[in-house]
This record gives sequence, structure tokens and C-alpha cells, in this order.
Amino acid sequence: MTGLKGALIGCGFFAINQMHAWKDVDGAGIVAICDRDPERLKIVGDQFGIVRRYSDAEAMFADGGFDFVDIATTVQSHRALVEMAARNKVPAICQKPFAKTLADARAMVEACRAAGVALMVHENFRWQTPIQAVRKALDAGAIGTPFWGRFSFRSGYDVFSGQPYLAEGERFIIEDLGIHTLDIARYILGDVSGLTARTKRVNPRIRGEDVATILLDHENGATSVVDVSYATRLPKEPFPETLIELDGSEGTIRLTQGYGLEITNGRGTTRMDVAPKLLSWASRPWHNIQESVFAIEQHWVDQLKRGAEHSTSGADNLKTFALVEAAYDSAAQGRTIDVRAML
Ligand code: NAD
Ligand code: 89V
Repeated sequence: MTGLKGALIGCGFFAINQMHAWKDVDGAGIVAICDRDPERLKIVGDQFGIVRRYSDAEAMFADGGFDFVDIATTVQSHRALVEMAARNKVPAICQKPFAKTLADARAMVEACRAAGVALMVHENFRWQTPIQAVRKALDAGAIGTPFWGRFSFRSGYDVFSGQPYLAEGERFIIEDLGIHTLDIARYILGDVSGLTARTKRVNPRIRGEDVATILLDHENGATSVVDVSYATRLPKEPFPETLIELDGSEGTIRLTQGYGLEITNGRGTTRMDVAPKLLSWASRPWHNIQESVFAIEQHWVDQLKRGAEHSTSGADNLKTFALVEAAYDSAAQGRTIDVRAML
């Protein structure tokens, strides 16, 4: 294999997408995999033809022979594995949620900084084609200066069948899905100074909250609402689309269900189809997410080769992760949280 050699830890539900995408990425490929569950190790190893297989990450690092590690385990193991990568001077990608707490996330960023290795969080939603199209329209000045936004993900999709652990945690929608929506809000309207949140659990069969409404004060003076729900039945299920409304000094942008982008300004209204590609290995409705997995992996390789900072570096993701913690604190305490004071 030519190009960068990667190792993947965690061969579960989502890693299948990551492995497919690595096959398409230009300039890198996976040469070793690790999972403590022998069944998952065999399934992924056989499906993707990976001969080097490990049940223990320490043993894989000890054998070496790879240029980066892609950590696709659930959050409980992220800190230990990122710190292991730093000790072994191996650049690391870590799935979201980055860490259990902001303190852990800070320690992980510091470990990689001190070791001089790159760290990127696999925060892929901002890489979705429709989200990139909104950002491009804003950058082109289509609506002047945005002063208000809404970032909305409301669904009744059964995420628990593929990811049963989502029903079991004390925290659910903000930590798992809202984290993406908050990151999109930051990506589109900039960093956040204050946050107010309200949460609810509607589905009695899960432990955590499945509805959250979050008000963001952005540092540039814009205000936005991030609203997420897995308790919303609609005539046409929108999973996994994030819908966006932006009002600016010169016009408006609407990202509507079915991947339509509508821009209204002094020149009238233009409508575009910004649907993601259906990659050869992808399947609806996940193709939007699957395409963004390919995009973030390609970005990882391109920036690593250039020695440049990643869009969702560990340091960048601290600012998204702080919003998750702030949202839980705000909902628990019924007050607005000063986000700048957390960073
Ligand atoms: P999963 O439970 O299906 O898979 C995790 C795998 O990691 C399991 O096979 C487990 O045995 C293995 N594992 C855990 N700790 C390990 C360790 N220390 N060493 C070796 N193997 C270990 O989980 P999943 O649904 O695939 O989710 C994985 C991560 O991906 C989560 O953090 C989740 O939030 C995230 N995720 C991200 C997206 C996205 O779009 N970015 C989508 C779904 C899931
Ligand atoms: O993207 C995610 O992290 C997933 C899902 C879209 C199901 O919430 O867990």
C-alpha cells in the first residue's frame, strides 16, 4: 500500500462506515485493526481483508508500523486511547463525543500537544454536503451579516436498534446528537459566549433526555436556537437531516427537508438541490452521514500531509464540547451559562 498507514481501534456499528471510507480516501489506508470483542474483530477483518488483528491496543502500538490511529470506540475508552497514542507519538483521530468531561478533553488535547502529534475529533456533521453549501453561501455574502439562526434536528427514527447503548446512558440526545448540531451552529455562526437550555425525556423506555432546546448567544452578536428531538413523529421522516434557517442583513437562507437550499436576497430567490452523493457502499437515509465520513477522513490525510491544523482539531472541539457541558448545566440549574468562563 502507498500513502499513510492507519490503524483502527473499535470495530463496532459505526466503524464499518469508517472502514469503507478509508478504502476510498486518497493517500491512506488501514493496515491493522483492534477490538477487544473477537467477533467484531473477525467480522471487520474478514469484510475488509485486514490481516493484522489485535484484541489489545497496547500490543498493537507496541508492534507499530502505522502512521496514525483512528479511534472508533465509544466514549468510555477515548481518553485512555488518545493518551496511549500520544505516548507512542502517533497522530490520532478520536470519535465524538470526544470525552466524558471537559476536563478529560482538555487533558487529551494537552497530551497530544506535548507529544507533538496531531489530534482530530471525528466531528463529521459539518462536513455534510448541505452544511458545506450553507457555509459557502454565507462566505459568498449571499445574505450579508447573519443575525439569527435555527439549527434543527427533529426525528422519530429508531436509533436504538443500531446503537442500543444510546438508550442506557444518563445523558442521551445532547451528548450524542446535539453535539453535532451545536458544532454546526459554531461552524456557521461562530463561537458562543452564553447558552440557555431546556431538556425533556419523552420516551419512557430510555434513561436520558430525548428532547433539548438550546438558545445560543454568539460572540459576534448573532442569536441562534439549536433544537433536537428523537420524540418527533412527522409525515415524512427527516433522519438524519439538520435543517437550517438563517436571517441576515441582506437576505435569508433556508436548508429544507429533502436537501433543498433556498436563498432569498435583493436579487430574488434561488433554489438549489444540495443532496449528498450516494457513495457506492452507502445506503439511504445514512448516505448524508456516510459521505461526510469520507470527507473528514480525506481532510485528515490532506492536512496531516501539509502539517496544517484540522477543522475539527482537538483544540477546536473543546469549544463544541463546552457547549454540551453548558447545556446540561443550564438545564439542571435553570440558568444561563457563561461559556467563555468555561474555556
Ligand atoms: P459500538 O459499541 O457498536 O462499537 C464500539 C466497539 O469498540 C465495540 O466493538 C467494542 O468492543 C470496541 N471497544 C470498546 N473499547 C475498546 C478498547 N478499549 N479497545 C478495543 N476495542 C474497544 O459503538 P458505535 O455505535 O460504533 O459507536 C462508536 C463511536 O462512534 C461512539 O463514540 C459514537 O458516538 C460514535 N458515532 C459517531 C457517529 C458519527 O456520525 N460521527 C455515528 C454513530 C456513532
Ligand atoms: O451521529 C451520531 O453520532 C449517531 C446518530 C446520528 C444516530 O445520532 O449516534
